[in-house]
Amino acid sequence: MKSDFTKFEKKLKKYLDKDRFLHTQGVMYTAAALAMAHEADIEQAKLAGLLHDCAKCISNKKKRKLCDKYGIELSTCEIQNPFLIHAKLGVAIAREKYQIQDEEVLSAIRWHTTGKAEMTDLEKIIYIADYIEPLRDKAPNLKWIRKVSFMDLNEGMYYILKDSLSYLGKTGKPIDPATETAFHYYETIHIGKRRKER
Ligand code: DGI
Ligand code: FE
Ligand code: FE
Repeated sequence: MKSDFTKFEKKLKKYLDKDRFLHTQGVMYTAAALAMAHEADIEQAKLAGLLHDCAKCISNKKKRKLCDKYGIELSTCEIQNPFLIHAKLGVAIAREKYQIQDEEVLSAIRWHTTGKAEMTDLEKIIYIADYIEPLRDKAPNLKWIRKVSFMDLNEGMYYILKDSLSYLGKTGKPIDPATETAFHYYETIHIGKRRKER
């Protein structure tokens, strides 16, 4: 396992630009820490964190070509926003180029950009680590979201999805149906939790 990580890091370095590689390392270690806090599998979290953006630094033209090659179907939203494609394409590349067979790890890569309803702890950990890793500094409320995510993954999901939707709304970008569904799902859990606390 250790040697695999070294091998993967060497390979990723060739396919990612410098900043993306540093971000990837941040996600890997943040995911490991979140896995510790929530009693999840640390190795799976590190592996998914390391590979989550493996398809990020590919041109849009090449991304579409590779999707054809791997038989990946794209939604209207993904065609309009090609940067969403790296989640689905990342799964195919992790499978083919990094020989990852762990479906739980692959699923965490698949859903790391939009989220969805009823995520596994590993999926939530990668989604959250992607947003809070130490090199991220632009999003609002990061201090609070970092703290709350180490206490409650569902609360972390709620606040990140809420801020992401508000950001997407401001920029006028189309919302992926998965992002919308995810928000309503974690908002319902959040409201239930608040009611119980009262
Ligand atoms: O790949 P990263 O930059 O590390 O992070 P990511 O995979 O979460 O992608 C981040 C971008 O994805 C961010 O600008 C918000 C955007 N995003 C998330 N959900 C949606 C979305 N963009 C659109 N258009 N629609 C969505 O539903
Ligand atoms: Fe990503
Ligand atoms: Fe990322």
